Amino acid sequence: MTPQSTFDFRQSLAARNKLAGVWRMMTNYRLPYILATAALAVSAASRTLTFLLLRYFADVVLGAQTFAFDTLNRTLAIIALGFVALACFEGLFSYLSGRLAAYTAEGITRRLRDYLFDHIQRLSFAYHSKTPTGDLIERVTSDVDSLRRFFSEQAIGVGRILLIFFINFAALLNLYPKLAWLSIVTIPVVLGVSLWFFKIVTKRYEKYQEQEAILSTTLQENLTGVRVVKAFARQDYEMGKFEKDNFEKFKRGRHLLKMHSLFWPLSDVVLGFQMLFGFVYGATLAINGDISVGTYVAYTGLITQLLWPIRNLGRIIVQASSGLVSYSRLMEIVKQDREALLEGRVQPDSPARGDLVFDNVSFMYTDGKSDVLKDISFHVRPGQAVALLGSTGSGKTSLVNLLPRFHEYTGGSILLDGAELRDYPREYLRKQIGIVEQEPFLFSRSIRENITYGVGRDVSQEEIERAAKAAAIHDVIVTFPDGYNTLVGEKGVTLSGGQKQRVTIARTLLKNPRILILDDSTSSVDLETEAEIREALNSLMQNRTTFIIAHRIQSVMIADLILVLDKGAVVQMGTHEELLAKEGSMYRRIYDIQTRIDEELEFEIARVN
Ligand code: TTP
Ligand code: MG
Repeated sequence: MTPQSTFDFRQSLAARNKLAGVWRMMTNYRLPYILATAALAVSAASRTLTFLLLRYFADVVLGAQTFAFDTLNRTLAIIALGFVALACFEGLFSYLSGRLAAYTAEGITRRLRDYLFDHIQRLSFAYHSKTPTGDLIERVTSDVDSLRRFFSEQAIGVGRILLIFFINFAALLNLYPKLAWLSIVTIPVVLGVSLWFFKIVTKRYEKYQEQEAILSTTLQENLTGVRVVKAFARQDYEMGKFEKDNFEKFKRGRHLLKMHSLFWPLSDVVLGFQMLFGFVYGATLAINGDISVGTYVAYTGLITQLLWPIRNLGRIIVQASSGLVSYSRLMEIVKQDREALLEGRVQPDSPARGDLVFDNVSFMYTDGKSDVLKDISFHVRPGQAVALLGSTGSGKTSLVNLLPRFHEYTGGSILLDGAELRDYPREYLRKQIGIVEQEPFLFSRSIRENITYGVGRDVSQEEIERAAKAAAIHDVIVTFPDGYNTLVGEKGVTLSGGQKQRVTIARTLLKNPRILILDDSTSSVDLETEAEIREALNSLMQNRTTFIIAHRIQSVMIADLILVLDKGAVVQMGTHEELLAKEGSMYRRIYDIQTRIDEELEFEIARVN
């Protein structure tokens, strides 16, 4: 990892206020920021000097009649050169400042994006299940961008404006102090109004961003679920929903911009009066002979230079509100605690044996109301297979998800090789456990990359093929023109549900875990393929503790221990033979139904033939 992404943005959380937090974010970038501001100051000072040169020109050259002809020529040439040099200086330093500002702003936001990406993927399952994806995407893209504008425009702008103001004010004070003080009497009013606007705009911008997040969630869900939308012909309904959200965004945007557009005329009127007043007052001073014509000329230039930054300061204060709102929205992500991966009281240095004891385990989801698992007790020895059977929603997935500590059990105890499961580092557990998820997920990458995803090393083609064969997917892959290099998803082939499932099985088998969990992994494949996978798995299940979740008795009967779950509780437990022996039990009923269906099927097939 580059030092870039190792910067810890949590430092900003401890800051006293938002501005202090933003300042902390600028660590390592403060020098270029200060240089950028200083370059602007030089640029502004060049402009100020131009006006002072103008004054000299008006008073000394135009005002004096006694110049000899070639002295005059020489003086004019020097003054002209002076103007050109100052203009070049102004341009050069403004360019330098722009470059430094871009470096600062892009650098900080690049670092922030890297950090957020990494941070978000390390947050808990509980956080992800309650946070809409669209909302997170919105924050990492739009809010980061608004913060970038804050750094490149507003943060630099404030420094620049203050410098320009003070340089010009000093020049004015030097010219005629009374005039200088009179030129800024309305400035407190403008600043007061700006702050008032700032408060209002902040609130409105927050509302606006919230709505934008809702809109991107709607869009993202619509795209993910485009098949459902089409299948149910609900395009009009979805369009209506989007229109409604979009209209709300439009209203909030209008509400926000109204404030922005009101600010301009208001501050312009006040500053216009200020300028007019200065011009008139300066003119009377000049007419009365209190100041020279040159001073008056320079004064008119300087006062525009002085009031322009004030006008902009107001604007920047108002615009900065967006950046600061985005800052807070990003800090809401940053302040979430990461899942600790390495911490744990037990730090094993060898692979797990796979001895698991569940003792009165109960579990409730963090946002749940009642226990999803109740008083579960059983014991699996290393290398044994446990099968979970039960109706949908009975808690099978929830039970196996406790093992890699995706969620924490809320009661009882789970012992892995004699030590409490929650004392193991999560990373260790996840390396020991291979899980074939109920809903297969593949990345939009090649099949090879998908299969080798879980192994952090180079894998030979032979190994990959062995895993693919065991998952009964090798023969399918070789029919694709690009074989294992075929891209999956948007840019390549779309795999069927069963094919996807088998690729995820191959991915897990290649990882060669000590504990293997197959969550309904053969639900999308036909009976024949299922039998094929089962056979391959039989040899692979040896020497590892395996959890099988399946609906078909054939898949679970080979297990050393079968748990029948109902509403989160174990209602039956034993081997196939033991469970079958119990007349009228749930297991027996499922068995009877399935064998009857199979027999009828065979009978029908025989009849047709
Ligand atoms: P699961 O453990 O997902 O049920 P299951 O795996 O046995 O069902 P299936 O055969 O259909 O795969 O869910 C058990 C209960 O927990 C269910 O009532 C829904 C609830 N639940 C949550 O509250 N939050 C969650 O994140 C999940 C996954 C489930
Ligand atoms: Mg499930």
